Amino acid sequence: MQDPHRNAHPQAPGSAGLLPSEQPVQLVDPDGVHRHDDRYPLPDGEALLAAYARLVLGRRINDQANALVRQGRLAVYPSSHGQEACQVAAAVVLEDRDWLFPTYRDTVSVITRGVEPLQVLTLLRGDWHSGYDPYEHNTAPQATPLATQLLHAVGVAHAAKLKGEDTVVLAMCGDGATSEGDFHEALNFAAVFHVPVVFFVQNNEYAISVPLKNQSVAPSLAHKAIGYGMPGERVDGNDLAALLAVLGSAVDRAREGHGPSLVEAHTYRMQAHTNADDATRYRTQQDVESWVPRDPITRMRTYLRGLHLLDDDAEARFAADAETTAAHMREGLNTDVDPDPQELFAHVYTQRTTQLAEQSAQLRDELSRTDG
Ligand SMILES: Cc1ncc(C[n+]2csc(CCOP(=O)(O)OP(=O)(O)O)c2C)c(N)n1
Ligand SMILES: [Mg+2]
Repeated sequence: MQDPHRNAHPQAPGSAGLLPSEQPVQLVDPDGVHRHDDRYPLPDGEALLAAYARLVLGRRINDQANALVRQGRLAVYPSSHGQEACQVAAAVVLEDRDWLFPTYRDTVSVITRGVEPLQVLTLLRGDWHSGYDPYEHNTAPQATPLATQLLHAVGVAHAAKLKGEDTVVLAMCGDGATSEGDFHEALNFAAVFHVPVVFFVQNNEYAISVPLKNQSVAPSLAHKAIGYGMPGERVDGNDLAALLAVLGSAVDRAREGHGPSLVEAHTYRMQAHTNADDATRYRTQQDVESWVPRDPITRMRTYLRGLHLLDDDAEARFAADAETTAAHMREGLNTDVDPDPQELFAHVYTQRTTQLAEQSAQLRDELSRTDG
């Protein structure tokens, strides 16, 4: 007999199929060996090789940005060292017409999406809002307030649905951000309005100094999805192949009109939260080292080498390409800029408020007296 208390919403699914796998999906294990999974076919070799090149580039970008912070050329850099497979997969599974909503930690995703590295780093240098035109690559500005971007993502997906477009929106957040009210509101709205969003949680085990065990007692973060009536899935966040398969399937599902879903990637933040954080205060070197054998780049290299898809020439080419980008970043960020302080007030509102107009006039006055 039909459960009379069942939600009468026409889209309300039964609970079957909403729970994530018992174990995170893994297609290539840390030793570089393929693990068969009936539900998720392994992406083809060419796709893996192309994405691997982006991992190598992503690691180089992380290293270079860290160095530029130490040299005082960048104000701050939240590194995704160790999370490069998540970063690359999130961008690669999308079509150009789709939208990506990244956080402050997702610089490598934004660059993988095609945004010029120097434009991306402009924000972290502190000299211009966002630093890139979101409409050029359908990539929202990197959000620093936790989880706010998830609501914006749902709004864009809802608009696309109303306009009859087949756009998919992929919205990224961290484990800590899943405790925010905005996370709840975004997931609920997305499910009720059945919009084409993939929520992608990078669970890197920490929210600055707060470990996951103090953040949530849900069996996994992916289990939260069922509470909103959408499927959740867990994936090994250091396994590029599994990420491409699981995120790719979530994107296809959204595009085919089956609504939102949530993917949780199990990964680890190998470096401090940012340069302003001393991670030795709350976790041991041993904890960090236990993740070294699970490194996403080493694993994919072993796998591709084993199949003879990757050889010394290709490795050298990928490394040289990454070096070119690193040199470009150094050159650009070692060039001084002379920002106009009045730009602080630009692009805040279409029509400047009285208060902002007053502040702008006050700044102009102060500057004119300093210059004189
Ligand atoms: C609304 C809001 N509250 C607090 C902060 C301060 N804050 C910045 S990053 C961060 C931790 C976020 O952790 P997580 O979501 O796991 O992302 P991760 O940094 O690990 O990628 C906090 C609390 C913020 N930026 N926004
Ligand atoms: Mg985190």
